[in-house]
Amino acid sequence: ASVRVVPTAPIDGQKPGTSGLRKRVKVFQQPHYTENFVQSIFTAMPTPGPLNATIVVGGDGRYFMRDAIHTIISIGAANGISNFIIGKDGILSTPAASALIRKRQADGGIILTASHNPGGPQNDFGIKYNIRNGGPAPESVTDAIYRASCEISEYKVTQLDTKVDLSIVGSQSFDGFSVEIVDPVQDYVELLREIFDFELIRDFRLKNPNFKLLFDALNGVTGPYGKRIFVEELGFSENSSLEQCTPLEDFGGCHPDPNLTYAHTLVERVNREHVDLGAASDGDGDRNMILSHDWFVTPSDSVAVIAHYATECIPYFKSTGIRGLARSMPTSCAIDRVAKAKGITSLFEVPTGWKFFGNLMDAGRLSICGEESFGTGSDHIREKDGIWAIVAWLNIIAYVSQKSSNFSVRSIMLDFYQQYGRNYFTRYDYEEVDADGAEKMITHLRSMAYLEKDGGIIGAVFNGYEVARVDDFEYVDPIDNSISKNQGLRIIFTDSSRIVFRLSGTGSQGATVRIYIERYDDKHIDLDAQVALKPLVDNALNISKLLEFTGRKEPTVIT
Ligand code: VG1
Ligand code: CO
Repeated sequence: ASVRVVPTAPIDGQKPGTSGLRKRVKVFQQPHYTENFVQSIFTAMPTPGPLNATIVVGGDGRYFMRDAIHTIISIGAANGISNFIIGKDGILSTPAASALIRKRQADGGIILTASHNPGGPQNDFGIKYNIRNGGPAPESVTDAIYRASCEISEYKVTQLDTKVDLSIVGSQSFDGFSVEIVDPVQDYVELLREIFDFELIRDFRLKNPNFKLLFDALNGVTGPYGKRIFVEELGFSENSSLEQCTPLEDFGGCHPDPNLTYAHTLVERVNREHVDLGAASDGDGDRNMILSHDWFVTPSDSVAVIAHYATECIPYFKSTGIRGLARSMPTSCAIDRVAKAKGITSLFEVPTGWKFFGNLMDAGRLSICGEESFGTGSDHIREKDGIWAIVAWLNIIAYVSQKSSNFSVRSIMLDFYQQYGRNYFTRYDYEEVDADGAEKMITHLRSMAYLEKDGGIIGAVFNGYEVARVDDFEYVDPIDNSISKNQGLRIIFTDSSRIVFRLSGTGSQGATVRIYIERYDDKHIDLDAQVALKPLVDNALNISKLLEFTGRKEPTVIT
């Protein structure tokens, strides 16, 4: 095919955040914007580069995705990519894309999503580059992409006589490259079948016909995956177990984020219909929420419970064992207690964002990990995996039901707390605040890392909690020794309670302040988390002067 060179100039702000470049659709639609960024990805693609490479391409089906895919094919082929593997109609959940990159030993992948951010012409779009292990590109690569975007002077496009047809499964050959359209669900289902005990779950469902499962895809990409797995493989009823399972370009106008605020219709239905296991995932399918009519499982607890039961009942972990456990820094320490009890010494605390887990997995030192932000997963792929987490819970419930009549989500959690104690956890988000005020607040907090007598807060007592330490989290990757600084301000109290402050790296507008609060208790395990954490929440607001710096009285979301 003939290649045309298009002159261009750098466009400001193409710096990938926690999970790729996320902006308003309108921003991506500006002349040269998407082209510049896509060219920058190919320019920065790790050695040996794009020549004769195979890449996986797909996304969550949101508005503008198809345009972006055609741009990627055009610029990718002009840069030497010889083989594109693309989900039918462009659809691939983030975990399915990761699985596909690994299975097909592709050289990398481009995932088109803004995750849980709303979609549609007025909302968000995103482009994320994943490397050959199937995981998000590490900072060395995203920095190189950003540098390329700052220096770009031209991009190359391919002149095609016929447009690539995304709707037909099979191979299409073009002059100099080929496109393979694949069923987005098939390989992923095969993978999960190997990991979990589907037979046990099917058997459980037959023995407990009154057990109610309700899965809500929030009109995101996981609808077809949920239908295939929960209905066709595991036998749950399509009518009563699935909700919002058709992927829509604008997610039906909803905010496809599985939490108590944005998935409230699910929460209401779970309560009304006494659902035993309610679950949701986000727009691109990597997040999950687990609840029941009488319990909400915080993600920090969810990953700890999965780690607790993994080698007892999940075939994959029965065979691999647990090589290690990990969590992001703000995630509660519940999983640390599981590691300790099981004698697992390979335990890691990494910065926010899934990319930090990949190196540990590749080195064989990590099996199960999670983030408080509704992200749970394992080394079966290199992304967090919403459907995986939900099937893990089904597998655990089915297993517990063989030994006890108390197999509800609530009793599983109370049993867990009985054994380990409880790490109460909550997160307050203040979205779209003034970026300046937010920065000033962080600077103010940083200035408090001194002893009280020197004007800091170490040694000071707030609501009965004495400050032991204030620091800004820094991570040295144990595999490649890369250093990530300024990953979150921590105030740690003498009883190990913590308050963490960070600014989001995924927002597309203004700044988002996140406050994470945690307290351990092994005596009172069934308090309401907001009650148990009230004094610490007050401390957080007090010490940070959040109201003064941002003008915000109430958070946008509490989880
Ligand atoms: C947020 C979460 C983080 C998660 C990231 C991507 O990042 O806090 O834990 O890994 O989103 O998730 P931030 O920088 O906004 O706090 V997803 O489902 O958007 O790929
Ligand atoms: Co997501």
